[in-house]
Amino acid sequence: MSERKLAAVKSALASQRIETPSWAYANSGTRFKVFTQAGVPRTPQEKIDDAARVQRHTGVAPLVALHIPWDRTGDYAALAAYARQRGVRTGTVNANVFQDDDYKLGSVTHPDPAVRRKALDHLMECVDIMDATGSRDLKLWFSDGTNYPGQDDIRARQDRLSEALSAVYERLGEEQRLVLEYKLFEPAFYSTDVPDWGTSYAHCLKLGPRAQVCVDTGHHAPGTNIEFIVAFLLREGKLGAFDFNSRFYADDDLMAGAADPFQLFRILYEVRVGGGLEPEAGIAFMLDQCHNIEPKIPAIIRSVMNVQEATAKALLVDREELAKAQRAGDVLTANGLLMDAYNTDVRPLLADVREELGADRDPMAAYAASGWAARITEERVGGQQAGWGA
Ligand code: AOS
Ligand code: ZN
Ligand code: ZN
Repeated sequence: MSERKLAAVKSALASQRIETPSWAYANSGTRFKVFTQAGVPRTPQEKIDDAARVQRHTGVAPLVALHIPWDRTGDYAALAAYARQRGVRTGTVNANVFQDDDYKLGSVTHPDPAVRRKALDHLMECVDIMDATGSRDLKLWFSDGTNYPGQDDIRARQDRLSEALSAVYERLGEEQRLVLEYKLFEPAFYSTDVPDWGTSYAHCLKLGPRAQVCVDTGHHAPGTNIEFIVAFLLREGKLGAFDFNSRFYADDDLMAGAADPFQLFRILYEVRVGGGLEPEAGIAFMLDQCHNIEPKIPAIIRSVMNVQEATAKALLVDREELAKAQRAGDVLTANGLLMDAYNTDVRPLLADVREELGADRDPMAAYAASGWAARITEERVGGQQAGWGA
């Protein structure tokens, strides 16, 4: 590769921003059991402290996503200032309209207007919090749906959803966006009100430019071509955010790039082709994970590195040669060019990028040597549970 190309690859990698989720630092589990770990954060501030460690070692994770009410605090501007003092920023605000008893039959799509009002009030509160923290994005994931055919009117639920989304959209400031996540199923098992990218896209299109789709990589049916969805949404200017994680079965929320690094590469290749790696594209590269059996901070560091590795490989694809092969209908050369990039060991390149950023060449080793794990184990007693499996 020419010097010029290498410099461009390195600069794209150095400017990548990966946002880590506050809830991933806390205890989490499955519906069967939450295994508690020693030293996990007890407060939003301690989650930020952990996120700051990830940033310190990797250099590309300066944002931490908040989740309300799990990160409820008295003064959100002070929380944002606390983060800045530690070298990170509070990022996306995640709303939670799935945890109260009131939401048994839904939140913004609930048949009872009083419950819908309560859910909408919460979403509005989240925008107030964004105002205080200076966050750009409100992430909406609705667990709303039904378990049985006939349980509720599918069309009426879409009307209610649309009404709530419009109210939130109207409330957003000029610089703020909402990103609407979709999920095939769970906790609703028959119909989900935002089950797929098409539903999210249709609502976002109607709302306007500050409504964008969030692609959680774990929220699709097995075999779904996620990179196609990514390519399509980017082409339409409607890809707002990722929730990266890995899945073997459904919404497993395992470390990004652990189950299928090749899929992550294919996704990031489409991001690159669609211009999504440019900071102006405004895509939030978030992780949405739970570390149930593995130590949390190193698992998050590993996930950040996995996203970086997939990005580096995507950037190595020789697009000029690929275009030639594609025009010539040379299937095997075209496929070979993608595989060459995927099979390149990008770890030394990323170590250089990190060093140039003032981070650590080997973040996993640096964290292990830092003494942070021992310190928090000693200092933090009675760590917090994230809430519900994310
Ligand atoms: C739920 O399955 C989703 O992935 C959401 O992104 C959720 O809001 C997030 O995990 C925090 O609860
Ligand atoms: Zn998610
Ligand atoms: Zn999920």
